[in-house]
Amino acid sequence: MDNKIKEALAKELKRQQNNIELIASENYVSKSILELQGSIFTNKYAEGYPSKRYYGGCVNVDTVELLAIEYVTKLFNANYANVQPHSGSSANMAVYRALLKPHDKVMGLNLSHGGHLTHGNPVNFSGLDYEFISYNLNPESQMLDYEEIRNIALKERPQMIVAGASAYSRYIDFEKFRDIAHEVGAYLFVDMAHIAGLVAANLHQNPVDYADVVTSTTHKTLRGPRGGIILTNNEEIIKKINKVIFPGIQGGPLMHVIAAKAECFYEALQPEFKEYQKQVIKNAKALADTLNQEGFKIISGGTDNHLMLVDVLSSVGLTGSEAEILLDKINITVNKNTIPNETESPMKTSGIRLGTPAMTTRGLKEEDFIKIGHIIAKVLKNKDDVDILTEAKNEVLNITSNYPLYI
Ligand code: DSN
Repeated sequence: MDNKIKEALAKELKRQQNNIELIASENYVSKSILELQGSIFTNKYAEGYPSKRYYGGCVNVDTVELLAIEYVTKLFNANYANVQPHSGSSANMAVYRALLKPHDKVMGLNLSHGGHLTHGNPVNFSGLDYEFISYNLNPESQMLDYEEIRNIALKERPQMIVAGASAYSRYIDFEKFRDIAHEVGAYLFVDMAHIAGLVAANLHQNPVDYADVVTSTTHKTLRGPRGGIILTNNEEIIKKINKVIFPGIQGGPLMHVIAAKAECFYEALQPEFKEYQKQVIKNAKALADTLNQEGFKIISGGTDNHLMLVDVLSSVGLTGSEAEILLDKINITVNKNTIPNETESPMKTSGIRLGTPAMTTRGLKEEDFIKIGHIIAKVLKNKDDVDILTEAKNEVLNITSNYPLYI
C-alpha cells in the first residue's frame, strides 16, 4: 500500500478511537460489514437485477442482492425494495424521476428547519429540477405544524409531499402526512434516513405503512455501509423506480456495498439491535437534559430520537463553526448546523447538531452522556481557558479509552 495512504488510514483509526463522535449521521460498522465492504465483491460488474443481468458470472452477487432484499423487506415490513442506490441522494433522485415530471410542484421541509438538501434546496438538483415549496417548523414550538402543512398543501396542490429530516429531534407523524397527501391527491414520499434504525427497532412509527415510497441511507442509525435503499408496497412504483435506478441514473451496482447492506439488515433483525436503539434514545435524552440544565437552548425543546440541535449562538455567544472547532480541540466531533430562522451563513451557523448513535455503539450509557454534556458545557463557556480545555481533553480520552474501538 502507498505509504502516504497507509499513514492517513492509521491516523484516521487513531482519531476514531480517541474521539467522542457525536455527528448524528455517523456510526461504527461491525467488523463483518467492514470485511464485506472491502471484499472481492468489488471486482464484479452486475448491471441489471438478480437473474436479469447484462454480465455473466453473477451467481454469487445475485445471492447477496436477493438476501439484501429479503432481509430489508422483512425489517421494514415492505413488499418491495431496491438496494442498489449508491447514496441517499441518488435514492431520492430516483423517486423524483420515477414519480414526477420536471417542474412538478413538491413540498419539503426547509433545510434550516431540519430538512435536507435533496428536499428542494435551491442549490441542489431537487430544487433546480422541481418547483419546491418549503414548509417550516412552528415558530413557537419549533416542531412540525401539521395544520400549517395541510394549509400549504391545500393552497399549493403539490404533486408530492416529502416528509423526513436530517436535523429534527422530534417524533414525525407519518399518518398525518399521509392524510394530508391523500386530501390533496399528492404522493407521500418519506426520507427516513436519520431514523431508519429506530424504525427498524419499532421505536418509531414505520413510514412504509403510510407512504407511497420510502428512502433511507444505510449508514446512519441503521449502522451499515454507506449507501441508499428504496422501499414501497406498490408494485407499479417499484417497477418505475427499478428502471430509473438502472439504466436511468446508475450503472453497475456496488456489489461489495450491497453485500455489506445485506449484513447490515441481518444485524438489524437481531434482538440486540432493538436494545441498542433503545439505548441510543436514552442517551440522547440524557445529553439533551444535561445541556438544558447547563443553560443551552435545545431547538424544539428536547429530543424524541437520536439527535438534538443546540442553539450555541444564543446560549453562549459562539457560532456553530466556533463551537465545532473548539470541541474538535478536545477530541469531541460535532457539526455546525443551521437552526430555524438562521441569521448566520451556512459556513458559520448558530447551532451544532449532536447525536448518540456512534458512541452508543461503543457502549456508552446515560451516565457517560451526562459527563459528556458537562464537558461540552464547560468548554463552550470557557473557550479561552487553556487549563479547562486541557482538563476536558483528558476527561474525553479517559472516556474513549474505557470503550475500545476496532481492537
Ligand atoms: N449529510 C447527512 C447528515 O449529516 O445528516 C445527510 O445526508
